[in-house]
Amino acid sequence: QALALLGAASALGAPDPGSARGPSALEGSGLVASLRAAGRTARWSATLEPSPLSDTAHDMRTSLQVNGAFATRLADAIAGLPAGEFPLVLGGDHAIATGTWRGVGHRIGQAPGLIWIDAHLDSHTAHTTHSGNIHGMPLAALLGEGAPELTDLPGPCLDPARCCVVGARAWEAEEHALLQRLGVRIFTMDEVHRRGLHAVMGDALAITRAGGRGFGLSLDLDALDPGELPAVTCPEPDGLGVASLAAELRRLRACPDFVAMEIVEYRPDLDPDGLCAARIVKLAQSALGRETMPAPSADPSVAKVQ
Ligand code: DIR
Ligand code: MN
Ligand code: MN
Ligand code: MN
Repeated sequence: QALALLGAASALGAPDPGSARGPSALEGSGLVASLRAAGRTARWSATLEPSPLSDTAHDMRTSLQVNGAFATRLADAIAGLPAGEFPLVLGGDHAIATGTWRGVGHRIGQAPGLIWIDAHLDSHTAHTTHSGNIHGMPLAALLGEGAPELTDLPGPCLDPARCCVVGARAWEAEEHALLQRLGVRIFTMDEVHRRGLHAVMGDALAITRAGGRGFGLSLDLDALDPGELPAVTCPEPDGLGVASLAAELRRLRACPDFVAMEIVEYRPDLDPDGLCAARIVKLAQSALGRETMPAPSADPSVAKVQ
């Protein structure tokens, strides 16, 4: 299956514009060539930019509208990719996920199971948000909760029984209560420490693959430890290690029902030497490299900070 990379150059959901440069920076850091080196056919299909009018300071209603409009374009772009291509969506802030997974659902004719790897829960609505930032809402919106601007999109909403969050360590009470009510499994960082990432990812795969036609991964890079991946919008201490997450992501490449992946919240303006970009490339290679490709023996860029 060929990889279709799709840039979503929107920071409309974030308090800082930096993540809008994520797609072009990752393209420039050789992501396509690295995926080819890992044995995959890959092409950069397009980069969507928000309409120039959307990018000014906003009240909540306008903010919901411009984010919803961008997500709709993204969902349509994903739904329109040639059958048989695997979408790899590069953000942008995490609000783009609102469009990504509806588009993927449209593609496969069913809501995909979804592993949401994130320091946060991203499950506020416009009524419960403390920050006013739309990137704190996409998981709720995908589950059909919240403002119509973010939920009235093409493609099916997610099934909470086939979603889970991994790596959570910073949230507000309202979003936690929403996910509890819907029955979305939350694997906190505490649980990762207690049971190990391998056991947690095993459970996450079981939940999201059960009885479905396909599952995906939404990777918010702030799930990783800021000691290794500081170039994100909202760093939170005590995160996942790059090497240990990469090892677990290698399990995905063996799954024939792995249907799409998204990587969000990279801020190239905080990554002057490109060290974070190199680690992001490694994570993408781990999840998407060909099954027969052996693991790299050592990654000196990661060893440096340990
Ligand atoms: C916070 C932070 N819960 C909010 N969320 C972030 O803004 O609603 N998500 N940073 O990535
Ligand atoms: Mn986050
Ligand atoms: Mn975010
Ligand atoms: Mn997020």
